[in-house]
Amino acid sequence: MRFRVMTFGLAAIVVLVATSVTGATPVTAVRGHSVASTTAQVAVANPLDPLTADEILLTFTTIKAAKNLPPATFLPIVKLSEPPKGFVQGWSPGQPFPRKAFANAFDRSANKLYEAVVDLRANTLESWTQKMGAEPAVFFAEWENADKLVRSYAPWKQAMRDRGLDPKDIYVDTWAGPDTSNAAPPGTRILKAISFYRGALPNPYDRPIEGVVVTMDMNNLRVVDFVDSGVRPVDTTTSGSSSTQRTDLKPLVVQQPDGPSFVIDGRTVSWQGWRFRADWSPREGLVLDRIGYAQNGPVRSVINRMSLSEIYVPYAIPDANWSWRSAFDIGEYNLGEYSLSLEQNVDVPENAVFFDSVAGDTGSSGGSYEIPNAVAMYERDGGSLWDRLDPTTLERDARFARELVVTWSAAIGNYTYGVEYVFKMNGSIDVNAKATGTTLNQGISSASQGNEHGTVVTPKIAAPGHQHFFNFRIDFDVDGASNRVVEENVMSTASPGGNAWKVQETTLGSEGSRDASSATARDWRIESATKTNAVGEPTAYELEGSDTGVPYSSPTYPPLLQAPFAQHPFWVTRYKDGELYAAGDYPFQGSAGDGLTAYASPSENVNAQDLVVWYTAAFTHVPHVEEYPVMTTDSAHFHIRPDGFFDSNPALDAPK
Ligand SMILES: [Cu+2]
Repeated sequence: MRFRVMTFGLAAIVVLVATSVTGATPVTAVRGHSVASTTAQVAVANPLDPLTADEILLTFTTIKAAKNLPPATFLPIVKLSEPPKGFVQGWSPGQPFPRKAFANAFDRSANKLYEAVVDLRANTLESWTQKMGAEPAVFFAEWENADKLVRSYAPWKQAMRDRGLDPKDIYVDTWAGPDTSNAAPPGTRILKAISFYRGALPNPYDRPIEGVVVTMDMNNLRVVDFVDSGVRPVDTTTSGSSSTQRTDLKPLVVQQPDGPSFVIDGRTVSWQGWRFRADWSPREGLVLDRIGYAQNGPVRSVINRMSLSEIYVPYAIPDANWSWRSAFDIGEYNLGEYSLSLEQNVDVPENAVFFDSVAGDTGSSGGSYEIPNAVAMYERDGGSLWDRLDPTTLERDARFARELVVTWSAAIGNYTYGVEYVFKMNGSIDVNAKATGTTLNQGISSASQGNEHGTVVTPKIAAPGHQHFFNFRIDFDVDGASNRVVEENVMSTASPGGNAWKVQETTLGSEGSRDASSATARDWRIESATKTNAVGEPTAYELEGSDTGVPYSSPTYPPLLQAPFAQHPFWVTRYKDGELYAAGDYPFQGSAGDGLTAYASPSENVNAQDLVVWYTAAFTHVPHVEEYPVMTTDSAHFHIRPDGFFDSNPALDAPK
């Protein structure tokens, strides 16, 4: 959730910026990354290559040349307009391909959002479409605008002084709407601000200032509502910094004297039969494209595209100052724009290799900023792969596993989110959605207050309960695009010995959702409708859920209505170009009917069609004292496993 303008001059995570499309002031620095002002040529060799700095610049200049944009028009996102799936699948290296950019252009004072598509080959604005009633994600300039608005607002300054605090010592944290105050006309673009004590200490999220919420009209840059629900104690001394570090850890050295076992060509990776592209988007961050597996033959497709499509984080506290706090971190903030530069021996081991990224500055003077090491990849030990003991000779035959990890993370407000895709020698992929950082803390007057909907972590601070729902969009193409989904439920059956059970299989007939069922060990098999294996069954991969959850808010809680993927964890839809986001393209003040709710229709057949599976991994976060002041990285998992895709264990030939 929310980012922040840094007012304290710390090094890393900073947004300093930004000007309008028509403004003159150049962007200086974004989050500590240098802004690319040169025109270094980066070769684009594949239709799915992310935009280069040059292409981002060309997008800006083409839009500016084609449209007489009013002052204060911003470009909240610039990204590759991905070619249609059919084109990419028919394309081979060396052939020509289109190159187009997609951008949001937001005329702030008029509250008008446009979608632009720029043809980067022809340098022309190919389309320009107003999106009525839609709001773009929060863009960099707004962090600074909101911060200034709050700091200049006398009632907020008074509220800080009422708590014995100097307004200069406060960190202002900004969130995407909504306007729960109804103080602004319907449709107004609303940001809300909450406050934390910074003083001379690091990590202001450790020290919440409870009860004060500022609601801002960002079209007119004015405060429209202010709440001070009463003074509660503010912890001004707790510091999340670690003053000492243990010294008894000896070096653990990872060495690959002959180099890694993978081969990288552009962004295409080959490893142990696996083939895929490690792409990146300023919205979703890491995107894996064209995942396939080759075993003694051509590459067989498994998944065409996989990414984290949306995150939904609702909180448990009924207080009106909290009930609106539900974040859609991908769609409300364009999470990819906040990608971290990953570091060896911090995020990943020292044998990691990296892919760099570049993003539009979203301000926009036409600049961009580089994100070195935005995606990391490395091999690691995977423990036992398989092991068997011959009972006649007592000879053991055992093999050690190797895994390939592809990972990415982004810091948004108090949380840092990340995704790890773990490719395995047995043909499976583990998906881990990760969360770390500081819980969104609450100032309390008593322990009973803090424990009612959360956990007291210091005498003055509680960490409220909340949930993290991570929806992944998985465009399965198991041995081609024509697939079906078979739900498997384990059922006991009558038998003389009382032991019998079987797997009941149900082919899903139409678009829609399914719930998890641990009681029936429910999972879903994505089958090829065209290819069978050696035993005559359709080749298939299985999606096996592990960590999921149901929402504990009311079924009518407005943000939940915008999060169909939190209501039901498994969805299947027919593939359609442009259907990419589980809460819709514009969840910021969006509508309940967007995303999967609109994509899925009971009249659309999904049997033997090109399908997309949407799966939600989740964890219900009831904080522990040990998660203050920083929480150990937690994660929600699911597994994608071959289920008859191969004719036997594909790792039978793993080396001794
Ligand atoms: Cu959490």
